[in-house]
Amino acid sequence: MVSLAFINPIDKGIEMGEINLSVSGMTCGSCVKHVTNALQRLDGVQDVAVDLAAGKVKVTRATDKSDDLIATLIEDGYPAELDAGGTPKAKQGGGCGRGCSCS
Ligand SMILES: [Cu+2]
Repeated sequence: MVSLAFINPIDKGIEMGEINLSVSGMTCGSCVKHVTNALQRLDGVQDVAVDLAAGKVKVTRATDKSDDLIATLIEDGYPAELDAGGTPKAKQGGGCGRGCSCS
């Protein structure tokens, strides 16, 4: 187990990390809401910014750990991977991820 040493990382001036993900299966506002909520529940996540059109998610987090973010999204039916930058390659179209409540 990793013990988190920080209490309030912002007050301590610790820089938040930004993690950029490519996420497939986000096709509507419900998907965005689900993805945002799912990621915000994870440790140290301060902010989640979803770009639905581009299939990108930017997570602001106290660590640069990303495997649990990706695992959570995949579990919910949104295939995700680290976005290395450059051309978006997330596929659009097809149905919503399983976490979506729009249907
Ligand atoms: Cu949806």
